[in-house]
Amino acid sequence: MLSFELLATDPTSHARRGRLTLTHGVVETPIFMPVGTYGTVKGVTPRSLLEMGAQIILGNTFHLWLRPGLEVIRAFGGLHRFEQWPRPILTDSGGFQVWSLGAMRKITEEGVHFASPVNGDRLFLSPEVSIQIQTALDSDIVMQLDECTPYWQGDQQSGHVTTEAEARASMELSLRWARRSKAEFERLGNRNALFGIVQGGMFEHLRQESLEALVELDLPGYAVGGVSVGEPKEDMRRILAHTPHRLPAHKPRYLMGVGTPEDLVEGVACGVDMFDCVMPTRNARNGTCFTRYGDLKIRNARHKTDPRPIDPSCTCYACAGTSGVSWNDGGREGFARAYLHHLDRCGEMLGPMLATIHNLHYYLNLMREIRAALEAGTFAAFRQRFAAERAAGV
Ligand code: PRF
Ligand code: ZN
Repeated sequence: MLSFELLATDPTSHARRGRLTLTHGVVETPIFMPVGTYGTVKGVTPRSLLEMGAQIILGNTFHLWLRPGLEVIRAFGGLHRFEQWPRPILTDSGGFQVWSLGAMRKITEEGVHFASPVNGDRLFLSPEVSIQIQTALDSDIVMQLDECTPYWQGDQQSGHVTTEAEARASMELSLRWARRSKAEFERLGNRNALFGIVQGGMFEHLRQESLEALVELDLPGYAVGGVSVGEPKEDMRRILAHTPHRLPAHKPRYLMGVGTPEDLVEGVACGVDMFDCVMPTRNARNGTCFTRYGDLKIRNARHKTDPRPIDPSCTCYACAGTSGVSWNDGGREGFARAYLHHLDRCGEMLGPMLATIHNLHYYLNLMREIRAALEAGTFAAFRQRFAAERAAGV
């Protein structure tokens, strides 16, 4: 089940404010979706995610298929119950994750043959198998199996940038897999929503062909894949300026695996409604915190005695505590940079946990601010202020 309502549009860009209704609840867009690859957003409880205002999280078909396997998840009636997340879940199809295996896989017309990185078993992932797995997971949003066209063929050292012919062959394979994904989704009587994925590499005309063929399949939503795959920033901006706003206006648009806070604001301006990225969670685990005034590296010795929280203007648990009370001496609640620096030096797990809460809060709050600006008709001013503040420095 899926319905999508447009609540406001921005006259200065392609940005829109929308509301997406899915099987397990409502999602206010534009939205950021925290990544929970193995059925957990690393280091945070579902309760904490709910407190931060997370509306929908990601899971990965590929990882959950390998461990714990479908039988375990089926016994719980799906991923929501197993991971104790009551709100919507989107699962990626596995194409991107299998692709990341490099030499351990072989892609054919039928699907992808690969050796399990867990135990070496020979496995086969096809569009049909991916849809069967995502149906067992009971994901609110199911992604078609696609081939993510890389920017570099082989690695960057190869110096071989994907050619037009290579990008076309890959895009056309993804289209054939989209048709098979849809047929399997319907055969299984899946009542959730299937999204198609636009590919086409760095070529606008291939993106256009991909988009038009997918729109003919009349799917309830569309993603833009194959962006942020090693290309220079100008290429990413060029594809973002080209593709999202050409997708059907009355359907949700999802930009896969992107990006920095700046990418999110620019993505919204280009007409994107949904984002996911490991950046807030992964960067938290190596000590980088995002703030309104730029990024802060907690490992830096200059924080050794700093009593200030990561961002004094932030209302997350790490920066502001929960009760809002002050200490006896009038000092505010919240964890000091000096304390986070200390946790990091000692390898204590609370350090990454607090940084993850802060970073996810920052990303979710950024999207809340974007939604509020779109409702108030002040998105253009928001965009300018956002860029100026981020450049100011922590
Ligand atoms: N396809 C799929 N998942 C993805 C991508 C893609 O192209 C990307 C690219 N940024 C991230 N995740 N299926
Ligand atoms: Zn914070």
